[in-house]
Amino acid sequence: MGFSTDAIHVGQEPDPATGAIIVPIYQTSTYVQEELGKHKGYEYARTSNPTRSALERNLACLEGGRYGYAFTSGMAAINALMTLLKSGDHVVASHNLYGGSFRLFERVLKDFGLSFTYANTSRLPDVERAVQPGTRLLYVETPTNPVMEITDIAAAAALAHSRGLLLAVDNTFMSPYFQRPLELGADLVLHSTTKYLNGHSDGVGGAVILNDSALAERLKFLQNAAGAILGPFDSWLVLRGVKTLAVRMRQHDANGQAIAHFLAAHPKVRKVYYPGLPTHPQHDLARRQMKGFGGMIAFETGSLENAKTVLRSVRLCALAESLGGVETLISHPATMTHASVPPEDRDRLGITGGLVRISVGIEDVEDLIADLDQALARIP
Ligand code: P1T
Repeated sequence: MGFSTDAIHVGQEPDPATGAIIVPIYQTSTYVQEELGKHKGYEYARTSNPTRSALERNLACLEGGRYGYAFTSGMAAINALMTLLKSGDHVVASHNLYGGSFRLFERVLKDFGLSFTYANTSRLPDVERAVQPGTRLLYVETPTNPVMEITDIAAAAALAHSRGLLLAVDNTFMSPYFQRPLELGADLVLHSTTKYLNGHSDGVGGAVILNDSALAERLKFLQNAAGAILGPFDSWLVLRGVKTLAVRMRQHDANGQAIAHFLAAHPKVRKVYYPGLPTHPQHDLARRQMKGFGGMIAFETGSLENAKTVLRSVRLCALAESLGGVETLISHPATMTHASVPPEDRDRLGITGGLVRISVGIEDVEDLIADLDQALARIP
């Protein structure tokens, strides 16, 4: 079936007990058994819950995967994925990642014997050079948060597989509506469902989707053993959000393109990072690999003072971390989402004091442009 049909129906058959068209919130911690060893497939709610199972089936289908697992946050999903590795294993990761992913790798997982090399994964020779005999995983964010670098997923998968590595892709910025990494050869797809999948800024969650049954069995084991599961109400919120993912993404994309063009033509804006602009260095790859460009934009105002002026002056755009909701959020990566990245790395990546990030919502775009215009006009 088509994407929207799947989004609305997969995993969401009418409730067998009542006919309820919406999957109920099974707010329970356990399930009564008829006799020892005889039950309806559910024993304990950490192990499985029907509301979570519905979401997991739905997300697996939308990403074109066979198995999905939902976690209590995007970070919990990434952490669970990393526990597929063992002490001594090495990971090559994109040099620009969400700051929290970098922090998990550098300040938590290193203490458990994993090691990391960061490479510009949009340049495959750089990835090739970073691979070591102990490398097990290539970990890619594309587009990256916040400077929107694009990695060629099919080429990265070919390289990873030729060296015996798994490829994991954080698909949070695109959602499966615009990009389907498993179909391009990735082994694992990650989401912070907090963002576009939920879409309404009212829940934190994460997911991992994959095809390989042995890896899936291990991940399911880890999900239950470590226990960072998504609760039934939060699962239900994501299920509800996903029903409108396609229409929301189309509007995020339309608004994103309009605002990126507005910013690119604005005299107070030095540089715009958006893969939908023909000036983006990987615009052609983005057109091939993605079905849209989405609503994430970063732009350079020239100084911390200028960025502060814009962030202080906006009235409709809300100054806040996070992204992917229906309302427009504006943020300052250097001091907010990427504060845990060392300053010299931030400067090298373009995460300067003057960089501002927008998660373009689905409001009327004229209102958003008018708001940004009046805020930019205050830059001296
Ligand atoms: O916040 P959480 O649900 O734990 O997801 C972490 C995460 C993972 N991957 C990407 C690409 C992300 O952007 C995030 C979270 N990002 C923000 C909170 C932010 O404002 O960028």
